[in-house]
Amino acid sequence: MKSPFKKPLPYIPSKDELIRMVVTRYKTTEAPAPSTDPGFIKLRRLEITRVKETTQYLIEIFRDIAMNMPFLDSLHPFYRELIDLLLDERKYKHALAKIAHAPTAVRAIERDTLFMLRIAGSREEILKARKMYIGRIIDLIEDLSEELDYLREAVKQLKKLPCIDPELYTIVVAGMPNVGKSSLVRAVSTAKPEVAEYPFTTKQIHVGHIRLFGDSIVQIIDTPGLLDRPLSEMNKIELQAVLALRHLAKVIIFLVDPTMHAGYELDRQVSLLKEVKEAFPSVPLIVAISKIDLASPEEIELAERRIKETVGDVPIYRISNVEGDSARAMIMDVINRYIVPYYIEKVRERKIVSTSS
Ligand SMILES: Nc1nc2c(ncn2[C@@H]2O[C@H](COP(=O)(O)OP(=O)(O)OP(=O)(O)O)[C@@H](O)[C@H]2O)c(=O)[nH]1
Ligand SMILES: [Mg+2]
Repeated sequence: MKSPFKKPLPYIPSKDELIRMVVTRYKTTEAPAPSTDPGFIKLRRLEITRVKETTQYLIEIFRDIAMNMPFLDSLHPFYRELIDLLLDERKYKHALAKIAHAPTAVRAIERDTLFMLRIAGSREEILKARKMYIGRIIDLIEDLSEELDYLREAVKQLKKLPCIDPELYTIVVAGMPNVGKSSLVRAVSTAKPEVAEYPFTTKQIHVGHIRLFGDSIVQIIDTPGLLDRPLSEMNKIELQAVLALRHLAKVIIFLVDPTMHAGYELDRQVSLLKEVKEAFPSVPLIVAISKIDLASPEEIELAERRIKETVGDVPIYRISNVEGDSARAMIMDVINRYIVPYYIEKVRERKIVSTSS
């Protein structure tokens, strides 16, 4: 899967792995010396080289982590808030800051050890300096254990994030759980999110693409199901849907299941629809009555009536994701109604900018 980040995510070793890596590096470092050197001088030379190389090795590992983990402040607000939701921005920054500061402490240990090695008058003193160096480095790594574990977990989560281009025209599909959102996205785009007959099947955002004319592409985003409850009571899965609506949606397709198959009453679905309309007043909203292959004409008419009574004049489509033509026809209509004018406007703006500059 493509990554939304500019640089590849770094490999983060665990505390034990890092200790093993560093000790192995220390032990395998060699320092060729003239065979005429007395043993004591040779040993000192070897230990100085080992300390310098191991220090550099460890510093590079810390730098790789500090420089290559995504820098939250430079991310699009959608990703920044998503990462804050999943990983807690404060904790993330604290862990990275601690790793970024570690090289200073490693240098201090190196300095002290090199001093001890240079003034060492015997083989025992050299071995004592070595022991001190390795002991202090291990203590330092142990002290970073929590941060390393946290960042390892963070990388796992970051690798799962969808690769969304916030600059592309984006349709966000929303609605209560189990109403057919993932089925719709599967039917009309390249994405193949999981579909199942139980609520909260979708636990994270999925992105699919729809190819338009030429190279133009539209993103369509499948979101986890939303319940009709205040933001403060939503769980992390539902909040991802809210973030997609807030930061990415150029058009919202809201699905209403008029049958009782989804497990949520019509009135609850319509009241969520009202909340979404009020929360995102500037984003065009389209309602799709889903599962018309299952619904009776009465159920469909009742749903339409309730929708109109509650949110007034919104475009309403009747779709089946099983017999996919109606879903594709709705998407074509959305493209003609909203997306084509949007692209024409973009081209016009570009022309105005290029002729005025
Ligand atoms: N007959 C029929 N079944 C449908 C239709 N759309 C979806 N389903 C079924 O409804 C169930 C839920 O579909 P999903 O696409 O997983 O629903 P969702 O809204 O993504 O659900 P969550 O991810 O849990 O929020 C599945 O068993 C689908 O096969 C449809 O148009 N007709
Ligand atoms: Mg789903």
